[in-house]
Amino acid sequence: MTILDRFSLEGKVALVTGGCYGIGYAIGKALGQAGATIIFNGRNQQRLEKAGADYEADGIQAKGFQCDVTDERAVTDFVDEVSREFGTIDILVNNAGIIKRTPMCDMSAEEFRQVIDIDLNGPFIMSKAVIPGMIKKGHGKIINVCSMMSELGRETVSAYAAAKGGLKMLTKNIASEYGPYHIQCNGIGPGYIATPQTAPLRERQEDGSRHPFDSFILSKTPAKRWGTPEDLMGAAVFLASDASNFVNGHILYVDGGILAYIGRQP
Ligand code: NAP
Ligand code: GCO
Repeated sequence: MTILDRFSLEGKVALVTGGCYGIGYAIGKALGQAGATIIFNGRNQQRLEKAGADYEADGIQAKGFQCDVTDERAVTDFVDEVSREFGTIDILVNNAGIIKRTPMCDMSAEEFRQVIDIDLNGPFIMSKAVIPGMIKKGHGKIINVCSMMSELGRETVSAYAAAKGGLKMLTKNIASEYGPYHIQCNGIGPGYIATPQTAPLRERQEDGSRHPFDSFILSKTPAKRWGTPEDLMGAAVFLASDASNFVNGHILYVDGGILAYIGRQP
């Protein structure tokens, strides 16, 4: 097996949650370009149809399913249908996620629960649904899309940071519990990436100046730029492929160095 063979995903079935746009779409495209058949899901039928056309235009074999990752019954039916139509899922990318930016004491318990439900319970539900098939097949890869907020907090993102911190530990626990079945579970920790989720943090001000948060992130990132979803493609293929068969329970940060950097002296 050559080193490039180790990165090949030919013949694999990859399920990317939230793969209609943003980071999920980029990861789906990367795994598809490496040879995998891409299954993706979301909550909105129009976005699923547009994404299907986008994948096809990019030459990727992909099929979208309308499924909410928090609905355990729907997820079980979804995974069963995929397994019947495409075979056992080899790779699961738990990408689907939301954020609510609200000061903690202004946030309702229901809003907090919604973020935890999608960002943490969703990956649990999805992983629980696909692991039995991976065990039967004798191998599997699970990639959880964590965050810088798996390590750090900031104002207004308490629910999100709690969920992403929990997702880091869920990653380590799946790695621990299912490693003996040749299943590797790792995380990708993106830094600040230019997607619809972060668009509010990058909007130009009325006078045309940068959003203060935009300037702040550029000052805190050694790479001096926001990441793009494409910056995550290599890490996704690595963690989805045989090249990472002895990597387990690791969070691979793709963040331009922001976690390494204390910031310039005033
Ligand atoms: P995004 O642009 O808001 O996309 C989120 C995706 O998740 C959409 O496809 C959305 O599709 C899907 N989704 C949301 N809730 C869902 C649910 N209940 N069931 C199924 N699908 C659901 O976000 P993004 O920036 O690409 O982020 C993707 C992941 O990376 C998230 O987990 C996010 O926390 C994480 N992340 C983002 C950044 C960043 O800077 N952008 C950095 C670190 C980590 P529908 O709305 O159509 O269902
Ligand atoms: C925020 C951002 C971040 C990014 C990402 C950083 O409001 O601080 O949305 O949370 O989404 O998670 O890694």
